[in-house]
Amino acid sequence: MSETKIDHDNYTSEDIQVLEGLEAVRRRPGMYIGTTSEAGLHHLVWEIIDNSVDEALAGYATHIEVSVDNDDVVTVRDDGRGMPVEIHPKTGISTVETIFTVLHAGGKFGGGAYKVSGGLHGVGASVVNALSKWLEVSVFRDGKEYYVKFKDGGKVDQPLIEKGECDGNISGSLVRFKADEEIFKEGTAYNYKTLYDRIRQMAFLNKGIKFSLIWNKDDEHQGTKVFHYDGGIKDYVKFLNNGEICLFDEVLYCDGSDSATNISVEVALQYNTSYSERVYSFCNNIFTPEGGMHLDGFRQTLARVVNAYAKEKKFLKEDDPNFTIDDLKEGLAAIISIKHPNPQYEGQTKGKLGNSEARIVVNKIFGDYLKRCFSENPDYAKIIIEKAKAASEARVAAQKARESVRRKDDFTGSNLPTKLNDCASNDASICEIYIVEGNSAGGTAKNGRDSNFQAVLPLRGKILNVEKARMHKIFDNAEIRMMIQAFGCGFGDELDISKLRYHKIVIMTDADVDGQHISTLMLTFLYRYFKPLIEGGYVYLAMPPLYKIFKGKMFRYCYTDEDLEIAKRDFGDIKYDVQRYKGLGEMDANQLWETTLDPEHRTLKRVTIEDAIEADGVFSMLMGDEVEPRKNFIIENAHFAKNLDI
Ligand code: 1YM
Repeated sequence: MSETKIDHDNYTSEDIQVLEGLEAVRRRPGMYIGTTSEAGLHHLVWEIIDNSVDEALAGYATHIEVSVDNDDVVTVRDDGRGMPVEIHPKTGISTVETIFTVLHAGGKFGGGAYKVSGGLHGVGASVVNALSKWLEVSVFRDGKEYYVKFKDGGKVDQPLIEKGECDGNISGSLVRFKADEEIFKEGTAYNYKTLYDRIRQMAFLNKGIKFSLIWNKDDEHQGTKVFHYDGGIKDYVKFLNNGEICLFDEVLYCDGSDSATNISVEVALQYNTSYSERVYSFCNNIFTPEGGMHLDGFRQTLARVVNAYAKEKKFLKEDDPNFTIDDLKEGLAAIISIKHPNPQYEGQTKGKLGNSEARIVVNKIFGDYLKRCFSENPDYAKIIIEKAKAASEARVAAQKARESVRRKDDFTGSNLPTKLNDCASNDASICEIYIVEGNSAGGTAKNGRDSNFQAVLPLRGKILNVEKARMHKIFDNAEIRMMIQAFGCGFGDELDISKLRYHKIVIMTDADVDGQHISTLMLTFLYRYFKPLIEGGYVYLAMPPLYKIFKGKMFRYCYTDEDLEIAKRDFGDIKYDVQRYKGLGEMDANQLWETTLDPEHRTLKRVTIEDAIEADGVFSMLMGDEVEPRKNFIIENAHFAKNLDI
């Protein structure tokens, strides 16, 4: 890390304090942005976008533009008021410089309204400056253009100047920066999909704000994408239900705020014919993967209002048991988005909203709405009640099936399945289990592994034939039951993570369409019945190589098409051969160890809850009633098959 050299003749004591503040960020970036890997790098972009979103939520900006250039320079601009440029009374320097050099200045110096976006990160623009090789700001305000530039983690390179006049009708802010490679040692290349997904999500969550993503890099993503949803989270729910058959056309929606707590609430929901639940909650534009009080409030209210209506209208008899939230979540797609002035996040990954007043406010706003909605649209109530009835009957049947499964099998880990090639160690923290598609690949993995700590469980490739079934049918599958036995920790409500026998569960499939289907199914299954394993970071995908390039004794494994292109260039004039691995079965035990199993050389992709949610969506689409999206998916993914089948 570079040292700050301070020329004491030219720096005032305030300057020194400022530099020390930013230097602290550079010394321990993890404290501010969590990590300096890819996620941390993207954090810089979110931080700047958040300021633009706040300006839009305050009613001043309408358009936010994010561009990424070939040299990984990011530009964020908005058409708001422009950051204030006058001298700040506390710091004696301009407000815009203060924003970029004083830790947490953004929040402190903000006007009356609280800053909404970025509740969780919300570390401020100065952190971005501290972690940048250089950063420049242009402000358009009162018919003038202002400019300031920093370099090497926040040192002033060009103090604020008035650059000249600009059209008095335009105003706004523009921030351009290059992340510092000395901090982000894994590189400063941005991921298109990460930016695309998050910006689209921001656009859904903040209706009316127009976002543009301009990708100037020379690759297949080059071009501009515009995200602009006047329907906001209503459009988000339509998007979640894309490809599903909905039980009613309208997306139910309400919003409101509570003056005592300053909490505002938006809820949108719609039911479809599937059996899966897609309910996502957010606080201050941040996804709360572990839910929390706002989500609890939503669920409680849904159950309370539906049950009251069902009893009142005699859909349920007086002594019938109430519908549970499990009955009401089948086929439900919903977004709960609240804004809270002082959010408290809890849980293992700080992904759970802890403020109990959020539950009370959601109860009130969503409850009042839903009651009114049912009295105005009795059809909707009836449809939801019928769906819940079917789910409740299926749940009872599934419970019986599970009990019979449980009687036959033993899920406590004392009785291990015969097909499992277990490892010698009993220390779960170092043990790994490879779930391998196909008996032949399973055999190779068995011979290639280090049996001290690596177990192998082969699954027959056909587990995918759970066609059009409720997910619980999967418990009828012998292979799946073996897997549950091998894990040893139980499942569903009874899951006890302390009994888990392997702290790495690695899904290893071929890199083709079938393999992709199987890993989609596995992730969906784990997401629905073993969610804590994903949340705890125990689940991984193995990354076997796609190619081997070689000449005589010289060789290299390539894990992506880009790897192969680079390798071809490195081999240069040499006449090389390329072997394509169509499946795991084509590697011998030694090769599999070298490329995919050996902790020294392999790449494992840790599965995040977002990956699992995406898999769940793809699974529902593949198994769903609508043919069109499934056909499209197969066409879109056909290149997979083509690449590999030559
Ligand atoms: C590309 C990034 O930062 N836009 C932006 C930031 C601010 C304002 C407008 C703004 C806010 C206020 C008054 C206010 C910020 N101001 C501050 C601070 N875009 C980007 N656009 N006037 C302008 O909140 O009262 C922090 S951010 F500190 F000055 F209030």
